[in-house]
Amino acid sequence: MAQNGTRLTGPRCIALVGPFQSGKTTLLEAILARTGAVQRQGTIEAGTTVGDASKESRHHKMSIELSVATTSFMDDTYTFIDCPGSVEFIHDMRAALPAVDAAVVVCEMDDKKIPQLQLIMRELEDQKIPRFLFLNKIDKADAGVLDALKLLQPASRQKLLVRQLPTFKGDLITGFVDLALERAFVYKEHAASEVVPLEGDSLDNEKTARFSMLETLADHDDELMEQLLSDIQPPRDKVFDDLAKELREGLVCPVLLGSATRTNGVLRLMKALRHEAPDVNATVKRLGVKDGGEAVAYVLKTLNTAHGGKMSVVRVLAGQIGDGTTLSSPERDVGRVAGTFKLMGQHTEKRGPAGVGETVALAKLDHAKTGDTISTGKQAHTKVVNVQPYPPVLANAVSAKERKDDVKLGQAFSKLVEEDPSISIVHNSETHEVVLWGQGEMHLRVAAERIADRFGVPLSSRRPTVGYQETIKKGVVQRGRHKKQSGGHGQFGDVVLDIKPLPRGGGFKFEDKISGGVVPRNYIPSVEEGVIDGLKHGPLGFPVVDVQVALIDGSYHTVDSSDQAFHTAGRIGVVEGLPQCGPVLLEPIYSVEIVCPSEATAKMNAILSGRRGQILGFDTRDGWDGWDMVRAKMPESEIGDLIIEVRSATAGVGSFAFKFDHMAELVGKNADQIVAARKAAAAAA
Ligand SMILES: Nc1nc2c(ncn2[C@@H]2O[C@H](COP(=O)(O)OP(=O)(O)OP(=O)(O)O)[C@@H](O)[C@H]2O)c(=O)[nH]1
Ligand SMILES: [Mg+2]
Repeated sequence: MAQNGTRLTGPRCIALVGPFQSGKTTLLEAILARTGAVQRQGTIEAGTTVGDASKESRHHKMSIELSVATTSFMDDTYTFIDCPGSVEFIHDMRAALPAVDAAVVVCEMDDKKIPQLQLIMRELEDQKIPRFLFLNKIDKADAGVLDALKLLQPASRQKLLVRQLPTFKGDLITGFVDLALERAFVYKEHAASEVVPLEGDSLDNEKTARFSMLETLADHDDELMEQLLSDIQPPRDKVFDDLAKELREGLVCPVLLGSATRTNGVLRLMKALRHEAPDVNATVKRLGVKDGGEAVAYVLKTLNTAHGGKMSVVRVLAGQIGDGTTLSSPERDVGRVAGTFKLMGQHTEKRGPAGVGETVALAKLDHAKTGDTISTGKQAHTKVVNVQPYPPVLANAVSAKERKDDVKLGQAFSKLVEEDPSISIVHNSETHEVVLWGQGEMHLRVAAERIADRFGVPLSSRRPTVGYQETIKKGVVQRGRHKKQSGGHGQFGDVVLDIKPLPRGGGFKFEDKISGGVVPRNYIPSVEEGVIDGLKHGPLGFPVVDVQVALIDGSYHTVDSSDQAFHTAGRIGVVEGLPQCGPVLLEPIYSVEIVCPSEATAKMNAILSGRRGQILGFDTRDGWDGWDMVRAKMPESEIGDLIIEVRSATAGVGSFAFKFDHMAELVGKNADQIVAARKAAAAAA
């Protein structure tokens, strides 16, 4: 990669990230229009943008997966990764970030979105991605914009460095002063801004704001500090060098202004990227890519298109990759490239092999997964990064609408998880349900839509069954007798069972206490199987646990007894015995850890109490200033839709993780309702 002053050349990869609906996809469109990649700037409203071209995105008018577009600006290539803003789809962003050289955080003047902004900044800080803030929708902002900028500071650990000052006519923003260039511009709709003289109030304001910008830069540059203290104007080149250096080192976060819908501020953003953004070398270094002469790439997203083809969007980090390249990951062979493409949203354009720094789509890597590190050569390159998805928070039990699609559905599930590891599929062997776990309602809905659209399997979804069980409070001795005389060969089995409760968590124990061969040894396993069968549905309708059954007596018939007859006798003994044992419902209790901004902690406590939660306490969240973690124990049935309430109380950023803790007895009205619902369901089936 050549160096031209501090300006680096070569292909860049830039993420557009930011809170929900802040204008990322519109900004991508504006960039493509401004750099000549599209003739006419499309809009979200008309469904004509390059990004969000999938059926699901257009339908919901929001990004539900990342969009990728490559353009060129002043002879350099830029690939933009437009990431979804919704927290439910945040894994697409998190998995793409390792590949990028820098991020543009698109945000707006909305204090309700500051927690989300903080969440995203946190991710960028943790992954050490240099970042600009692009304050969008400036066409809607008013004179309060500078104060509002101060509101944004707590969202960033690094100093926000205001690079542009808005200029006004009345309350309307009409342009800006660039504090590094010291030049004033007037916005033109869908055209480059026009330079105007910097004079009067604007000049005074510029001086103050520029000084404050330089002071921030001087925090990390002693020489500049000296110059400021001695009233020496630093040379312009030095200021630009510092801006580039401090951005690349993640010391500051420069703030630019603009309006994506009007294409205002877009050229300045591109110029800032051109002069200041790091290049692929910094990314290669950050990821610790070893240069062993082999090609290495990172899969920032793989997806199965509606037409059946698989496309993997990769950033090449070493060597060259093109048609025919065979690739593998540390875990598996990934496949052979059959098509190398430049992307413009969903539009693909065939191209030659891709070199270091380029971001391209590779066709037919059958075994690639989002987040893979893939390489050529005998020894696969180690994974450059492992982005663990957030734990899932919401689930649906799903099944194919038509039985014949069952096999196809299994394949669709595995493809879906390859694309989006923040989805998981769990086969619940107790409830016999296939449960689709995800990050929220919209995430699950879109997953179902994709399975229908891309894999051709319409799904039905419902709330998953809660894992209730039942147990007994006291013991009984019960005879189980099975006798049938139908024509020739009869059936005979006779057992006496001593049924007793076990302590919680004791499971099931069977004891053989037969003496004198009253039940022949060879039938005893069948008795046990019959007992297990009888415990599958207790008197309340649920699996029975924490019981011990001893076989203490019985009798047999030399001709009519059989395994089958003793199996039935064992089952009858249990089925007739259990109702006399004081059956009681058991409900699963989970331990839950909720994380939320501290302002919301009191609300979390209220939500938990309202859901029969037992609050164990709260602490500050490790490494997260201004956040808490609340710990509680809570019934599974109350966790089902907990995320919806948690998000609405935290501007979308609160979340939780949970794991099974224990089974607890449940009596009273709640228990009665559950048992009645179970009986009604059984009667209907
Ligand atoms: N007034 C105004 N509206 C804008 C601007 N940029 C985007 N919008 C509108 O904001 C809404 C969201 O725009 P998108 O581009 O989809 O935002 P996004 O950040 O990509 O949204 P998600 O990806 O779903 O998070 C649309 O209605 C846009 O027209 C802007 O600069 N000014
Ligand atoms: Mg978008």
